Amino acid sequence: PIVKRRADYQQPDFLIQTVDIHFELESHETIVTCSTTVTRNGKHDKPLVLDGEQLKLLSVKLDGKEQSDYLQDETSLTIHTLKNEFELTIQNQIDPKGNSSLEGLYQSSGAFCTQCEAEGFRKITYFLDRPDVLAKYQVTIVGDKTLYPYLLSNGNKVDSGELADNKHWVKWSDPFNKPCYLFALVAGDFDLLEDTFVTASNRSVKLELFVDKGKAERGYHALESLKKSMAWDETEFGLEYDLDIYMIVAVDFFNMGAMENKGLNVFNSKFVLANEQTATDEDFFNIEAVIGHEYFHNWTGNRITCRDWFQLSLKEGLTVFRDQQFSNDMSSPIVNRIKNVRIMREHQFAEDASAMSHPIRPDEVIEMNNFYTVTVYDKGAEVIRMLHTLLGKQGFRAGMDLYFQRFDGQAVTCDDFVQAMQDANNKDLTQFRRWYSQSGTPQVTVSDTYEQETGLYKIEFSQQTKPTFDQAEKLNLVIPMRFSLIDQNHNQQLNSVIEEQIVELTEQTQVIEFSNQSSKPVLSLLHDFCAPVKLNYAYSRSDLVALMLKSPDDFTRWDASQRVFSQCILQLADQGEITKTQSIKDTVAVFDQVINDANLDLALKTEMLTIPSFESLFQQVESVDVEQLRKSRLQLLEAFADTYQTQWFDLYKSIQIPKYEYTVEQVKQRKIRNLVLKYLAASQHQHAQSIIEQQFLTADNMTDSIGALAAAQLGDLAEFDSLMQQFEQKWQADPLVLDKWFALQANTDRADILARLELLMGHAQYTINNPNRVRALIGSFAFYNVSGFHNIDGSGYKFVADYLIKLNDINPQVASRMITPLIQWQKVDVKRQALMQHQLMRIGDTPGLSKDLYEKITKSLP
Ligand code: HT7
Ligand code: ZN
Repeated sequence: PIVKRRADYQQPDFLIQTVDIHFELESHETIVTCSTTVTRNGKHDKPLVLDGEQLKLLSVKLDGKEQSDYLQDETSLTIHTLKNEFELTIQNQIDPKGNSSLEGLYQSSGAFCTQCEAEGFRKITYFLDRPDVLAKYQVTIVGDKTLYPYLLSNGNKVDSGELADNKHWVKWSDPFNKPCYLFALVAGDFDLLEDTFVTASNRSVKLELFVDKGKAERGYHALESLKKSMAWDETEFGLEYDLDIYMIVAVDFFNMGAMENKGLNVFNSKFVLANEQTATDEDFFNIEAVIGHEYFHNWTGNRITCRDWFQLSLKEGLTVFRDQQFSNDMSSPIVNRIKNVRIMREHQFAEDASAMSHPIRPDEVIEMNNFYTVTVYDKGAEVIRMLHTLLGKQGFRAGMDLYFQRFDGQAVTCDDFVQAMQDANNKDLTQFRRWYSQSGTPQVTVSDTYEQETGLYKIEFSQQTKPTFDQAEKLNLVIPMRFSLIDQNHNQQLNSVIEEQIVELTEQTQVIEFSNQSSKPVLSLLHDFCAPVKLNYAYSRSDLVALMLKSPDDFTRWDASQRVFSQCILQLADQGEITKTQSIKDTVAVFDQVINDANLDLALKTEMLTIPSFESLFQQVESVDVEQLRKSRLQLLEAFADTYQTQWFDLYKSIQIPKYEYTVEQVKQRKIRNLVLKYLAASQHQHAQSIIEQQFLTADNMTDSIGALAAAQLGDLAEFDSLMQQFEQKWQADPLVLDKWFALQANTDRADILARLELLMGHAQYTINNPNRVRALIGSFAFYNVSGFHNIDGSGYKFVADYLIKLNDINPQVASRMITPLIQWQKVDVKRQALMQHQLMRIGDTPGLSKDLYEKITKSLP
């Protein structure tokens, strides 16, 4: 496989102005006829080289004349011509039904749909499949009237008609220039939900949501979310929708969450379908966020797109930042921020510590699909957030306005974006740009001194980024640090908190001084997780308690609670089998005030009372015995649950929720109730079983049903299996709901887990061809079943490797995402490292190994 380098970027040799593409839809033999107007770009005599994969070429015509002077290989078609302008017509045949990669044109439960990002259009026809070739598209779709009553593509429907043999056709025209990765086609029979949105300038936009037959009533939340997104982008960024119609289609077979094709989004049905019976509060939240994300791409991604795929974070980092801000405005900001930070700490920091470490703008790529990563997306969003912090809300908006003014309709780079921010604010961002080129998680180390006599308080900040697998040399970054001081003497009063400071850390070491301090203040650092860094500061237990109770920043309050838990768990893990009862007691005691604080926001309280996940603890240590860490976490959890048993019980009983509604208040209430239910189960409270059963049987919503199951699972309660059976019975015809059940099965800690997984793979609703099923069962096991996956006999690793070898042939993209836990062997103990590497080698030896897995395996083997 060929390594592509960012530094090698060259403009395309040819440009395409217009595309007139015609589809004759048949499951196994779809005929594609694509006419393009092509112009030579610059003065040269090179031939036209088009990308194409898995295509059966039928004919090539140049200005209407059949050609034979072309060269074809596995991935390209080279056409020799010296013309500077010409019309090229290519006809080819494809096999959508046989396409299990879910890239290009494929079938999902009988309906045709496409996925072209990043390089899927080349599986539809020969083309210049790169994002800097922008063209206007006309699309004609011909298909069976009964099987495919809806024939959809980008833009506006301009014509339609009937044909012989029960066929019909529809013609679409998209007035906006676009790269081919934003092309979409959908054909099928659906239920349709319709609505309208009137824009700020009073244009009426038709909204159409297509879902599987019989599922219409599960589409309303998505439609409402779309209208909220459209209104939000107008008020926050002054951005209006630009076509007369916005369509969303939900499909069951989909590699990722959703796709922002111009005017015709295609969504994984998981991020569309919801009612209170079938979806949890978290599902409702995610649907709103993903609908927002894809909608916001219309400006950040579609109107202004990427020059090349190395610039992916230009659209993804920025759009994730925008969807995070949207979610903040729609729901609880602190819960939302904690969610973002968990992704960074549990997944992005892990990626940076692994052989897949890369900057948010990667330098080298073999398979582009491997770079739709938490680094490009979520760290990318954190980099945008730092710009927002450094420039302020108004300055950031001015930068965005200039960006749209300068680059609308173009394919640009991350540098172009930063330049717009720099010019609009007159601020030199030269050093800041290093965030785009440097990988790794910076560590910010803070130390402080206080002189009683003079009242002088000094803080020293230093930064260091350790070498990563991809990069040895690291430079100093610009790190905005938001913090304040809490006066220990008067910490009951508000005015004892020194107003939040923002310092820009740019040097290796920087010192800041505060005079007239009557005592050593408590440092409240990294407010709102203002930079994607690891913070080292020797917090004492009393500092952490002060922060939990008094920090002016909610994120820092939560972070302090997590540090208290983590310190204890990591200490327990470090000391092997020795039970440190006193340390556990002291840790647990700290939370008394949090539990009893009646004024504390319920959402923040829930988050502060949540024990850190295994994954976040795992990121804080090197070469750890995972089993020991898992047990230590459980030990603390059980002690915490036991100690406050009465309080959990009272808390549970005190919260009565009326009929289900997805409101911020009710979500908070359900969340804390389900958390304390887990603690009741973990502490084997005498009423735990009956409460869980009662909740499961009477729940009017999925959040509480799953809450009951999760509690029974954690407490290893006898009725877990029977409740799971009831759940399966009830939802056996609904695979999307059953995914929750598959996931719970897969992450249950049990000795016979592998036999159980084998059994589940034979379940009537399970199929290796559906990524949602695979992620629910195999993904949950590999990512979250610590005892099963990391079993010291190596059986968990072998199980996953065997599965990936099978999946390699069916869906390389999904296989490649699922290999993540195996390639992150650097953190585990040496014995497990060897076992994991052995399995990676086995996968590496697979005949016909995809580029996707090849890239990750070659990088990660020592
Ligand atoms: N821009 C999209 C990224 C994407 C994708 C989506 C679905 C299937 C395969 C895909 N490959 C890349 C999704 C987004 O970030 O909005
Ligand atoms: Zn996106």
